[in-house]
Amino acid sequence: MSIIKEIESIILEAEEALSKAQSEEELDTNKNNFIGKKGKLTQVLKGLASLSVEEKKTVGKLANEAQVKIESIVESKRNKIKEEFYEVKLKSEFFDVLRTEEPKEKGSLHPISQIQYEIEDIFTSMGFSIMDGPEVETDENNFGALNFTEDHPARDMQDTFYTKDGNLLRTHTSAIQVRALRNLKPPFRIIAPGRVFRYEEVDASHENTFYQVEGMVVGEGISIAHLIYTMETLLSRVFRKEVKTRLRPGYFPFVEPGFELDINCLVCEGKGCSVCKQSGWLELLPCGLVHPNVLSHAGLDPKKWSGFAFGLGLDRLVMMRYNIHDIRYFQSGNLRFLKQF
Ligand code: FA5
Repeated sequence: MSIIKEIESIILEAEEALSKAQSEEELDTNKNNFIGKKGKLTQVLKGLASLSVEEKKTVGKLANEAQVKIESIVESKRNKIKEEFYEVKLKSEFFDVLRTEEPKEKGSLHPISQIQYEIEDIFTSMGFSIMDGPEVETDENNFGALNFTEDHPARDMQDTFYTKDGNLLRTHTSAIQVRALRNLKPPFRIIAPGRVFRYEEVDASHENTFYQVEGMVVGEGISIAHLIYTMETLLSRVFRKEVKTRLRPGYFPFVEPGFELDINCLVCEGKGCSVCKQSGWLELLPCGLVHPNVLSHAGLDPKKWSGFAFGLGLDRLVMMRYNIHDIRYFQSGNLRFLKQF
């Protein structure tokens, strides 16, 4: 084969090999194979010495052109490989700095917590402090100090969960009354919201775990008039409208006299439904004047001090406020229910 033909075939071969290169390394290896020190074209040019001057000129020119051509193929291929590399990198590492975050779903306060906080605001605006107490209580705080004697039949009014060590899950927030009387110096006004527990059959208006807000005012000359005023203020502010109430005598060992304050059922407007057990009325706010025995038990002279107390059923109040037909929704964890508040 003449040198010219050889050079032409090297160009063709180089074109094909370089077009197949996938990486810069492959490209450089191929480049060396053709125009490197030991490359094919370089080898061919070594045979130039045996040619005439005229032939040297022609072949030299051709060899130069071949070298330039191969170099330009290498460079354009190198650019292509780089472009492809960055394209892949850009796609896989794409980050849009202007893209805003998808809105995250926000949680909300449970309706019972919402109304609890509202009630706390109402009472703090009337000069009450907020007290807390433990859910596991002593028999003394839940019953004994509240004038329930050991075998008092009224203990059966509240079916109780006992712990193995002889304590109990508080059946009412009235246990916090005892803590207030022991720890605060009268005169004082407190409310104490909290979760209470009873071993009860669950139905539309009864839970075994529910919430109460206890209230207690102790001072000199505290009377039923103070109690009624406070209850009416509370209800008109919570319901933001006139609510029909009735006061019935009610028995609790720790108040004398004791009352049951019922409200006209707002779910059925008093017509009768499953929440009010068809009576049109809902027992919501038992209350009364603090029993002299409770004051004496706490070391206070009942001739000097008097007071009133109440125990609001918070779940039932929330049911009335939002027209909720079944108390079981509150602990159901049902998001469709909870998202409405
Ligand atoms: C008491 O628990 C007394 N400690 C209330 C009290 C306090 C009276 C201070 C006098 C002075 P009673 O057991 O009635 O009382 O419960 C109070 C309120 O809690 C009821 O009116 C009712 O609204 C609510 N309640 C009672 N049992 C349940 C229950 N199983 N599920 C939901 N709410 C209940």
